[in-house]
Amino acid sequence: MTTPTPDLPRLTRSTPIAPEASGPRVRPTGVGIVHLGWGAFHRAHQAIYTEDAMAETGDLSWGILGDVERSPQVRDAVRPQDGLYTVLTVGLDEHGHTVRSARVVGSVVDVAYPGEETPRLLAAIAAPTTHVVTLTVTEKGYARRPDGRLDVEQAAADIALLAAEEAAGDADVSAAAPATTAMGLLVRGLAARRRAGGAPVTVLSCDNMPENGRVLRGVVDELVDAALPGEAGAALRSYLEESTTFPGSMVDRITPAATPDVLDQVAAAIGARDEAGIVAEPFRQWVIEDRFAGPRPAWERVGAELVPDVVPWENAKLRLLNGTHSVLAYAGRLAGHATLAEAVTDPAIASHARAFMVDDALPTLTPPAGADLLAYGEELLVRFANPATGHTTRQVSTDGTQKIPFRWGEAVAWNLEQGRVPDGVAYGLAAWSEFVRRAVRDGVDLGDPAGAERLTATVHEVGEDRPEDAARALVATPGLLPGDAGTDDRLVDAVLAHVRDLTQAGDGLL
Ligand code: CS2
Repeated sequence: MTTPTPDLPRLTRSTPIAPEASGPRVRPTGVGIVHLGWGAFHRAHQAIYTEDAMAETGDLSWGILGDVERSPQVRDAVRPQDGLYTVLTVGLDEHGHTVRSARVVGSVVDVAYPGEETPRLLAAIAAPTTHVVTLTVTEKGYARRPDGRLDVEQAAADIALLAAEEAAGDADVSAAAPATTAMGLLVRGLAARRRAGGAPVTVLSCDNMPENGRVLRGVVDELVDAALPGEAGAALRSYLEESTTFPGSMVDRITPAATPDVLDQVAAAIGARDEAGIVAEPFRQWVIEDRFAGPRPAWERVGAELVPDVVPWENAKLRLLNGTHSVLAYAGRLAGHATLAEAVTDPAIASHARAFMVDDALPTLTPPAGADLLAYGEELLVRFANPATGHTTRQVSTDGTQKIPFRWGEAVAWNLEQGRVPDGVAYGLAAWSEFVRRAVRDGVDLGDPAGAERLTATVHEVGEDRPEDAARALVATPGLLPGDAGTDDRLVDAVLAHVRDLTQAGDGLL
């Protein structure tokens, strides 16, 4: 616990910060990157690599303009701070003592909210001085239906605006209407870029999805087709084909959503009030497919890996880290554990999490060159057990219908195909379905806006007090598991056995 520090000055470029804290390392001279989905993860990851690359090379043109999707609140926190914010890195040393270091990051030029500043964001995506658009908009930000196709209803307003903007043919976007989806903002920005001269640009997804670059490119193409069928979209399609690339990337750093307590810890560490501070673990990793349409920051000089094929890295991280994370989060919430660190050290949960990781997920993977996946998995369990980040089961349990297909799907499909029942996944599915049933029963927010309506209806149909029937119905939710796996008797039987054990152990939910 730290004491609130209301009298401290606000963090800005001219506020002196405590000598134990470091940074900012740079003051950018312009915007070279537009980032869509400027949240905690971006702050602790890409923004740091980018600041380090600027400091390392002296090329200060790679400043970041961030787009905050959800509300103007984050913008209003960071704008008075000249784009500065703090990352408080917390880990454990070999004796189990907490080690902290605070770093003020200087790579962000400003942050804008599309509800009020779409013209500025479109102009920035269109500017020839911008060379890279990065994204962390989360799985649901890709506006896809359960079958993976673009949800045209969700993107309808942006589709209509894109059609109108292309028909007008004007490069001036100063009167553009607000974008309502991140995908719409991106495609309208790319179209404006074409109209303004068509400079090449790289669009780099940094979201936790397999083949994130290919998925993003698919959504972009579908959005263009919906707005500009046939000849109307010919110019934009050939611009996308010839002058843009959508590389994939694997990103990793455990970065919890900030809490008031984190802001107090940050204030104590830097000696200034920072409304956009965050906490993160020491580990970070970024593997990027080396396929850029134009210039980029020298990320490879500051720890990022540029590789010809990123897919083996993405799969390993998604299935081992994120997959196990989700198992721990749902089981943890049922057992009353607020943090991942508590969940992974509960022996009743840890054995299933390990079974998921080692027995179910690991055999599905082709190790990336030089990687020892068993050692990687062991290291993950140590990272999860770091209590200092306060990473919550509540946060990781969000968006289940969006995350589970990517995290558990392949472990289900691969194992069933080998004639083996993946018992760790079955446990995870049982924990998820009990989480859903108890949340619906108790009126607790599922944190899954894309799936909530369907899941709630399913639980109401079978009855809130029928755990096994609920599990059977929930696991069969369309799009959750690949093919017919959700109704495969072998898998369903294993899920139901775990549901019985879980309900015997208790009926609560955190
Ligand atoms: C987590 C991830 O919230 C979640 O679902 O699994 O955000 C995880 O912490 C990051 O991917 C770690 O890199």
